[in-house]
Amino acid sequence: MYKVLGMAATRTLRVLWMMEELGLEYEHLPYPPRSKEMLEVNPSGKVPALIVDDQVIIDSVAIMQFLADKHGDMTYPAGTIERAQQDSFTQFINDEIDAIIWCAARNTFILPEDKRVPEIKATLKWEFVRSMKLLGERIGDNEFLMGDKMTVPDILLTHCGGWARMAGFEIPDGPLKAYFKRMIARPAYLRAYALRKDK
Ligand SMILES: N[C@@H](CCC(=O)N[C@@H](CS)C(=O)NCC(=O)O)C(=O)O
Repeated sequence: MYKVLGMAATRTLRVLWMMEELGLEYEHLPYPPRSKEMLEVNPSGKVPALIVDDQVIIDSVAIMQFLADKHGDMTYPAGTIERAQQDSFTQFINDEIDAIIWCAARNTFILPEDKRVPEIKATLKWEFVRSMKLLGERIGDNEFLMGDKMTVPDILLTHCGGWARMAGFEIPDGPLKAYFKRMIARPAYLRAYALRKDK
């Protein structure tokens, strides 16, 4: 059985949600970042990690894409044009959204206090709105990023949206607001989100 390591109130939520969407069996081990248990499987101590057949996979996107490929759902097959377009969404969200929120978090509570640059947050909030608008133009009236089919970057984006709101970022008006509302009403998301009580 798969083992998902990491508290649900972190990027681990992405993996838990993917497990629920795919209807897979898994054991959830809600270890905090940098805990002894995480350091045993990942030298950086970061969460999440997946254990499968005694092998460890780290990084939420690598894990989600592995599960999607392995189980043939929530992804287009490798080598197709659709997969390239799907991956281009994944890269954009990692570069232009996750990186922005993560930079704000690092400069708020992750970095040692004397290394933080709190002034950067105003620029990050401006950049975030710009990224959201660009993505809003790409999604238009589509139900999901790739049209009718939900894929890996939908989980990535929706998780970033919730994380951003909690961190005080503004979601600009436009199609993404309705998209986030639809996504977080999904039963699989709600089942995964309920695991946050582990924190
Ligand atoms: N790109 C990685 C980032 C993992 C990551 O930074 N996780 C955070 C929690 S959401 C963490 O463990 N932080 C602890 C630290 O930075 O030391 C992923 O998506 O899994």
